[in-house]
Amino acid sequence: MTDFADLNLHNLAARLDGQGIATVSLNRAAKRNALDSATVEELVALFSAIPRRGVRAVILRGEGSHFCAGLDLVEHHGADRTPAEFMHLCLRWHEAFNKMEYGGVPVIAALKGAVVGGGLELASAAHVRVADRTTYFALPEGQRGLFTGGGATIRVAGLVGKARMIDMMLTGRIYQGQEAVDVGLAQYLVEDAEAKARELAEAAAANLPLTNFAICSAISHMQNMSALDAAYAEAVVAGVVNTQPEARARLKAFADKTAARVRPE
Ligand code: 1HE
Repeated sequence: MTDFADLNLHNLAARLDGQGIATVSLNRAAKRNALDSATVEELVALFSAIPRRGVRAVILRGEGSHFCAGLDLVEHHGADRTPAEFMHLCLRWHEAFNKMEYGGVPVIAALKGAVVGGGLELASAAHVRVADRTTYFALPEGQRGLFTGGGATIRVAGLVGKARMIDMMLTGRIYQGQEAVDVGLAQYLVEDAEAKARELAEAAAANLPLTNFAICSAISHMQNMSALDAAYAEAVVAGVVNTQPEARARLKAFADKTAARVRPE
């Protein structure tokens, strides 16, 4: 198993533990982990590498007291980009977030403080979102004279629905606490998001990698297909996953009555 030293990360920090769980940290706390173009390139490089390095799950977190303040507005202001330049930048955001969502490795986001604009776009590319009491979600693009460019129209609208996303952008509405869970922005609200994210990452890492690959890739792909094609793809994926040799021991344990039963505590 290899680490990520070869990627020369600066705006991200990544370490891999003995359980195959990678902790990826946004590392610009002084800038509230705003996503500048260099950070986006590091996300592309890191999430391109992760599926090929035996990583079994990822915890995505931020240094400091905010998860991510979105697009680096100061860089954007200074760069005075052309439409084509910003379009190409957005395509790099999409590249990074698609690597996350379709990479086949579970990504658990441990959230706190601001999860806003592009920070919410980043969080929405994770497979599971864990919020704490400080976490809040917003899309301030509307108020900044901007529009989402990192996939929010697909992923955030997918989480909360079109009407709520439009309201968030038009009015600057902020969601937090239980309401954020109720509308679908987070799946968990806890006191310690990082501890919960670790617990969830360990649970996911105990699954067979090929099964997790299907869960963290096929489901997203199937959302992009017609129902007929998705059902066909599901059968093909299940054909491969459900006959994997590594699953036989788990099936045997069920047949032997030594495997855990599925029951609430
Ligand atoms: C930043 C950014 C940033 C902070 N770009 N530098 N996103 C937003 O509209 C959110 C903008 N940020 C904020 O509203 C606040 O910074 C926070 C609520 C997140 C945090 O507040 P606070 O009081 O803790 O920090 P601060 O004093 O506002 O900022 C501390 C430093 O971080 C300061 O830099 P400094 O050099 O003056 O110390 C800020 O400039 C810097 N900073 N946020 C750049 N976003 C693909 S399209 C996506 C479009 C979007 O994402 S739009 C949403 C942008």
